[in-house]
Formats: sequence, structure tokens, C-alpha cells
Amino acid sequence: YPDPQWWKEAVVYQIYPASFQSHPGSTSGWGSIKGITLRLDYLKSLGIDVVWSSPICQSPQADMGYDISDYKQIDPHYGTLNDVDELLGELNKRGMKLMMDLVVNHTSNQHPWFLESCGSRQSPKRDWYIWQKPRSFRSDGTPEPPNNWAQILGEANSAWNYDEKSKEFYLALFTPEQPDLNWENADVRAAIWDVMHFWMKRGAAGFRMDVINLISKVPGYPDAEETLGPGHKYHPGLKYFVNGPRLHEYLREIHREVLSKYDTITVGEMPGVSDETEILMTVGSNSGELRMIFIFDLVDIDKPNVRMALKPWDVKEMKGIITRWQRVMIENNGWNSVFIENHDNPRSVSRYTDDSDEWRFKGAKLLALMQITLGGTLFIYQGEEIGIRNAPSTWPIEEFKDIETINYWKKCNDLYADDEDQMALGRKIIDMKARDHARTPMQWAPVENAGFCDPGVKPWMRVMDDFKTINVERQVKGNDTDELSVWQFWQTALLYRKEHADVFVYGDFQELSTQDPKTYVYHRESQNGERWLVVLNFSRNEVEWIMPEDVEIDFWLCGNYTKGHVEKPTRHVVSLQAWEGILGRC
Ligand code: TEU
Repeated sequence: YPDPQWWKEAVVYQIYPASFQSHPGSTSGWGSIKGITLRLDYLKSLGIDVVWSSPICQSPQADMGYDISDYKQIDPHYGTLNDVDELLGELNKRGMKLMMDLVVNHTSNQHPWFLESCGSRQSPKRDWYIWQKPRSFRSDGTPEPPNNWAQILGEANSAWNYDEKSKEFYLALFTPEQPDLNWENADVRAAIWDVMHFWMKRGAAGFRMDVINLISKVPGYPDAEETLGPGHKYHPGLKYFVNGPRLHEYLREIHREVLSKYDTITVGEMPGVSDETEILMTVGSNSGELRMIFIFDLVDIDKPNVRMALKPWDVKEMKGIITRWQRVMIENNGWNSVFIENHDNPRSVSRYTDDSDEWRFKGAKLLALMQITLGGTLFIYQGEEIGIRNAPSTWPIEEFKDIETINYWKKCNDLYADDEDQMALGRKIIDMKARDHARTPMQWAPVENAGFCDPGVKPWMRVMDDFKTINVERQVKGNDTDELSVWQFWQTALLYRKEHADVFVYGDFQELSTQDPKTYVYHRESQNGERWLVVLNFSRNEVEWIMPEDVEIDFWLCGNYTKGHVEKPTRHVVSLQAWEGILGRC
């Protein structure tokens, strides 16, 4: 059983600052740091210990702050350093902590480091970024990029961008506005440690580290295999920059130089890696790298080779992924995060359950019950606690603001404008996968702008049409039916998770339903033998789960259908209604 640590038991809440809460008097239509501070009592009452905000540092906002032009200043959209200090003070008063989003695989192309690096091969900062000569020139003199890697947020384009003045290409894996730093350069690494010290000294408790597993690239930048098919010139080069050759060296160095000096909570965002040995090198108990990472297997369950595409999946596959990582961490003494939403993914209630008016509450509570009973550090994404769903397919495409969606829609139009089926598929992919779904303004109350910003102000992104029925005010109050609201369910369940951390955070995990196509059943057991059984029906059909002979339930504590105790047989056969989940003590 793992050693108890505060950062293992903590519940982390991710804020997307642009869309969380504006403050009274603000006319920008953007959320702000002052707005976050105003909502700390709300978060505390939900049961949150740590707030992680997506980037708030100075940024031209080419990718919503994931393009930073000054790591030690706050973007004017969000406020000032004083606002951060005030936020830290107010968090502290409530026994809560702040995690910063550390975006250091790349900077903004407006960062002074890049401006200096650009333009001349002799610049002292030239080597801070990744510059390469053209591979060749076309007959008309146009330079060809050094290799065939595609941009991650716009796969129709090259990841390399030409600088006319110095006649070389720089690498920018995400968008041209996000040039990749050259981590091979020791001065770059020292500059990053300095940024980390700056925030730790100011009072941050740690970092969520953006695409931290992309910082080491394979030397020579080999061509990617051509996997995207006809019409595509560029291809995903993941193999050559995901968990690259020097990653672990860099992470250990960060630990030695910075993290080991503080009591931190760190989580590395690590898309594209699923290899156990690799992952345990980072999150094994003696790794000396990071506390935990985000593993993407679950949120990428429908991803073939690029995000804006679809791949079929089923509940069995989903269960397999969850069970696998629960077991791997237990068997190898590693530590993991538990999450199903973030600002880069569609809403979980729409994706893994049924977001129709009839079933959405059951679905959202089913997912809550699953997450609060899984081992690891729990991350909740803003709006997940009230079951916000995906934007509807009736929204005009102009409502989608994300650069990835915009690039993808442009690609569809460039390639398939005359092909109705392809265009319909493109739109369907946006409706199912766009990052925008997670970025609609928070739904606080049944008032104009959903209480996100002042009446009369236009929010930067459209508020969901359903805010009058799905909002915090209504769900905190609850209603007179015999059901808890999604919010109340989360609140109650989080209390329960904390009281029984030995079981739910640290306990053993055994799946009992591997052969079952729709039901997910697992045991959690603490070191001193406290045992709970979780039974989740991931389908719209009623199902029966036949208990193994040796399983006997003392009582069913709760479920997502009723407020009180659940009336079900404690042996033999349990029948579950659509999207029903129950928790029983063995
Ligand atoms: O995302 C990195 C990342 O690779 C994904 O989450 C991505 O959107 C997709 O899954 C690719 O398969 C991080 C941030 O979370 C995202 O918002 C930024 O756009 C990106 O890095 C660049 O900083």
C-alpha cells in the first residue's frame, strides 16, 4: 500500500480561466483571477483542496495562453501579479493551494527569447530554439521544410516555419506561434528552473507541466511515417518527440534543481505514451521525477492518429484502460492521476454516457461515482461537477473559437468542399471532439450570461443554451425529487472519498467484470480489510450482474438513482437500471 501524502489525497479542480468567472465591473467578457478568488468558497464547499488554473501568464493568446510571452507577468485579460497574490492569500486562509500551468516545451513567438533568436543565425539566443536549414528548394526557389512533421493543432501544415531573414526553419509542434524551446541548451533549462523558483517562492504549491514529455527530440529529426493518407503532405512525428532520448535526464534535473527543494504537487501532461516501463520511470515511487502524470489512454480512446478524427470504441475497452492503470500503479508502487475531462476534451457526460435530457444526470453521477472510487489523485474539470454537456450540433461553426477547430474546419473546406459526406463527417468530428466543448463559460445561475460575466457584456465564447436548467445555483440547492443533483452527488461523494481514503485513494483494486460488455464492477480494499464494491452500468439498458459466489454485500450505501440507501439484493443477482451505479460495503 502506498505511503499517505497530502498530494495523493488532495482533490484538484481545473479552472479554465477565460471561462470560469469574470468579476463585477469587468467588460472584457473574459474570466479573471479576481473572479476565481470570488469563487473560492464555492470550491471549498464542493470539497476542493487544490486549484489548478490553465495558463494566466502574459500571452498573445494564439492558443489560449499556452503560448507564453512572459513567464513572470500576468496576462492583462486575467489581471495582475497583485491579483495572484490576493488569490494565494485567500486560498491559504481556506487551507487550499494553487498549481500553476507550466508551459515550457515552447514559448510564444512574441517571447523576447524568440524575438532575439529570430532573424539572425548569429544571435546569442539562436540556439534557444530549434533551427534547421531547408531540406531542399523547389524549382521556384520555395524552401522545403527539414522534414515532414505535421503541426499538432493543424495537421494540414508543416511543423516547421520559415524565417525569411535568416533563411532557416524553426520547429513549432503546435502552431507557428508556439516555437519549441531547445532543451539541449543548458541555458534554456536553467531559465526554466528560474521560472519555477519564481512561482514556488511566490506561494504556488506546484505545477501541471504542459506536454512535458515532448521536450526532448530525436536528433536529426527523422521523417514521420506517412500515416495520414491521400491529400496529406505532413504526418504526425510523435515517434520522434514523445518521451524522447533525454526526457528522463531533464526531469531528474528539474527535480534536483527545483522540486526537491519544496513540498510540491506536480503532474506532467504526457500525451502519446502508454508504455508501462516508460511511465513508471517518471511516476514510480523512487523515480525522482514527478509526483504523477496525465495518461491519455482514456481520453484518447476514440483517437486514431490525430485528435480531430474518430475511432470506434466500446465499454470493454474503456474498462480495460482504467483497470490496467489501476493495477499497474498498485503492482509497481507508482502513483497516478484520475481524470476524464480537461480543457482539451469534450464533456464526459456526452462522451462516455448519454447527454439527453432524460439521462444526463444519471450519466454524470455514474461518472462521478466511478471517479471518486478509483485510486489516485482526483482531478475535476470546471463544469464537470454540474454535468455540463457538449455544445449542440445546431451551433453555427463560427461559435467554435479554438485554433485546432478552426484549422481543422479549414482543412475540411480545402480538401472536401464539394464532398457533402466528407463535410458532414468533418462537422460530426467537431461536434464530438472539438476542444471548444470544454471551454464554454461556466454556468453559475439562471440569469443573463449564466452569471459568468455582467449583464450586457458579451462573453468571449457563447454560453450554452441550457444554462437555465444546468447551473450551479440550481444544483447546489437541489430540488424536491428523491434524487441528489449532480453537484450534490459530487459533494457527498467527495466527503466520502476523503473519509475512506484508505480504501478509495490508497486501496487495492480488483475488477470483477472483465467479461461483461456493459457493466463495470470492481472491489476496493484497504490495508486493514475494509472492502467496498462498485457496480456501474454503462448502458441505456437494464442489466443483471451475477455476483460471484464469494461476494456478499453488507449493505448498499448509495447510488445515482436515489438520495438514500439503495434497496438491492446483497447476494446472487443485482439488476441495474439504465446508467445506474451503486456502491456497497462488503
Ligand atoms: O495539450 C497537449 C496535447 O497534445 C493535447 O492535449 C492536444 O490537444 C491533443 O490531445 C493532441 O493529441 C497541451 C494543452 O493542454 C493544450 O491546450 C495546448 O494547446 C497544447 O498543450 C500546446 O501547449
